[in-house]
Amino acid sequence: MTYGQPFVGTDSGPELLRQAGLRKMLSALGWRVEDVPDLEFEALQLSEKSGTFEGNAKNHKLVGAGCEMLANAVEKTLKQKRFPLILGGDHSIGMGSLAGILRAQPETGVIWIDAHADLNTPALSESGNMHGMPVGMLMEGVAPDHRQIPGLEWLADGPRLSPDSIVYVGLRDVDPAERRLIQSLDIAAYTMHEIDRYGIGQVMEMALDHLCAKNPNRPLHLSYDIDAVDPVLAPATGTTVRGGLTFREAHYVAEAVAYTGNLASAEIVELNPSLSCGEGAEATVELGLQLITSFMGKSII
Ligand SMILES: [Mn+2]
Repeated sequence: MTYGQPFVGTDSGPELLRQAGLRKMLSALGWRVEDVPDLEFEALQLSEKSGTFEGNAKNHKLVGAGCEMLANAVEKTLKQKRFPLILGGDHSIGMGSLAGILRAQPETGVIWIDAHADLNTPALSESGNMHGMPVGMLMEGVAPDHRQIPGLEWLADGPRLSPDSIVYVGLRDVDPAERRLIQSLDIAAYTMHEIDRYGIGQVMEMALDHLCAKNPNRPLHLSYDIDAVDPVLAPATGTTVRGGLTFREAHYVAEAVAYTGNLASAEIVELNPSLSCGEGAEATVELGLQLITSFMGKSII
């Protein structure tokens, strides 16, 4: 998926991760891997009769229809008691992942690793880029009436994410409307400021405690936007923001989540090799691959 943001190339992430040896690395960790081919969004027949939408959401028919395919695939995989590892693509796919996860396991807690809060909606967004909306579109009290948005009608009756069921880690570029929502809904947000203040170890302890204190067996979903990592280490992504996670902080996040034993699904998004020269692109893909192996259970010893 590349239609949730303005740059070409975000859809090549999955293929590059495969080429870099993802399957072999997962097998080495003991996973039995079924590699499902990329979902083909371009071939979707977009209904012209479903009307127009005046709000600010670019490519809403294509993003919406693509996310519906993904939601169905994720729901099915979870119901088969298997682990969906979702490779993006831009972060608009988070809408599909979350929708499918909440249908299969509504009690899921979500760990959102990102420089951005992705809490926009068509009514709040300045850019209209839907990769900034996956959380907002599913959040209780924030989500719009999806019946009004062609491509997203299927989301109208789906379950919603409760504000106390998500934690953010790594935020450093938050829109004013998002900031107001985080405050008014009392969403747990561990920004780079808290990471500096408490250290990543304590931040992850607080974040996981927030989700799991009342329900230690709760399934967890990890949504890892590579732009959470400092652009010096991950330059090949669409919306770089300076001052991000260091190499070890980025890995520690993944390791801490794996260590809970509760991780039930995960996605990694926004790798865009076309946005950096050869070396930067390679380094970003390699980092993505290493982070996947960390949250899929690779430990140092
Ligand atoms: Mn994001």
